[in-house]
Amino acid sequence: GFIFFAILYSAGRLFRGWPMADDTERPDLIGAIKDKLIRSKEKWAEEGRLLTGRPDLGHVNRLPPGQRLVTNWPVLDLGAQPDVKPENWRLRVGGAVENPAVWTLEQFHALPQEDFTSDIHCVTAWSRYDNHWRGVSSRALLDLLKPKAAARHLIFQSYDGYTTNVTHAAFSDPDVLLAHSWEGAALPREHGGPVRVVIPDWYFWKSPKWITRIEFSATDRPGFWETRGYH
Ligand SMILES: Nc1nc2c(c(=O)[nH]1)N[C@H]1C(S)=C(S)[C@@H](COP(=O)(O)O)O[C@H]1N2
Ligand SMILES: [Mo]
Repeated sequence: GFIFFAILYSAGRLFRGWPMADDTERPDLIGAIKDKLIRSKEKWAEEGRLLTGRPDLGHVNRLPPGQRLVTNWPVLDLGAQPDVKPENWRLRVGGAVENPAVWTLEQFHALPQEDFTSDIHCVTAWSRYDNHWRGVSSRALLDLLKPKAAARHLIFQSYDGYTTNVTHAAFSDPDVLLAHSWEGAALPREHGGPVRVVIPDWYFWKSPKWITRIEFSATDRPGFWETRGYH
């Protein structure tokens, strides 16, 4: 009897997926992984297509070469969008920092809040101007976390399994934030709510949606698109 129920219980746990190392539930993933899109983008990177360099920071050419301006906001991701309930959201920051942190959404909202306006550039050739964000600046986060001198790189991890890396220098830019609002309303799920990273001076694959972990590291570690040819 006991063995039977033990097996049933284990099977149930496996079926729902193991809980994450912490005690928060892994959210449901809505949708199917876009294998075809992933393969196409990997091929474009190999051919160097659409990778035209960093957006022009001086805004002499605000629309980078090869980009087309859009007024809607396209949704780009791997296809499976996590449904992270606000009460289950956690941000864990660790690695080479003096003050590792775990924040609930409520605690995150209690950190100093700022408004930002910036452009989005996706490597699939669309740009969107003047997005109004609200959230916590990277500067404010760095003041709290106190990265150690060796912490040259950040590795982001999201609830959909997506990862991406940036240098500490890029994360320290004054227009970088962790955003919970867009155009005066809560960031919608499909765009990364409850909280996403926004790093506007880089193509948007460096701006992870559904952020849940940030690791400061002495060594660089390529993320999802970086291992597939994007740099
Ligand atoms: N977690 C997660 N973040 C992600 C992605 C993803 O697949 N998963 N895709 C990236 C890419 S390639 C782009 S262009 C932007 C798109 O953000 P949007 O859907 O809000 O326009 O999210 C980035 N952040
Ligand atoms: Mo993208």
